Amino acid sequence: MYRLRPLLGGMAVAVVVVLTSAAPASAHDELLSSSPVAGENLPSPPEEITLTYSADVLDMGAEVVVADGDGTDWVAGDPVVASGVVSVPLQEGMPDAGYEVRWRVVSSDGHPISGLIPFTVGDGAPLERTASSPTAAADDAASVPAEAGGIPRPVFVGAAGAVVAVVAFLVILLVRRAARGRRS
Ligand SMILES: [Cu+2]
Repeated sequence: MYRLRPLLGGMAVAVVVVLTSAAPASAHDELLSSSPVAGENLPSPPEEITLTYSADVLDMGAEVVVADGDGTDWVAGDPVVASGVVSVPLQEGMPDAGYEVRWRVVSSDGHPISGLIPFTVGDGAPLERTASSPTAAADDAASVPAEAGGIPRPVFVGAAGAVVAVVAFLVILLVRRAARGRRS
């Protein structure tokens, strides 16, 4: 029995290591706040969009589109990245309508992250998101948090589950063998 204990201890350590290694995958920067905020109704057109992140997102690779229902982009210049805040100027004359900020930046850990922020101006109706709309496919892809740099989460969870199952099976085998040894 004294040989079984270190073995089980080692297995427990292995399982803990596998499970806790999931943590770095979720450590990329997050969008903390934005102007406008999601769902906001602005009385007049905004002059710029600002996005505030939890850490210094990279200067490179920041992309922001402010699209109306026709897919027209109202952004008037390149995004400016400073101390975790990304801002873009907007064209003048945005009519009362529904709009959508589509942002994509590179997190300080090197992972691309992205998201959507819908808002309306004046008495414009919110953008409708239906499966048949021409931009729906691209929008859906953009709304899924990107994890391009790491192992896709379902694959990782599946692998961790498999490891746990194998370890559980081994433990049962060993306990049975130990019990048999004690009987004889
Ligand atoms: Cu990350």
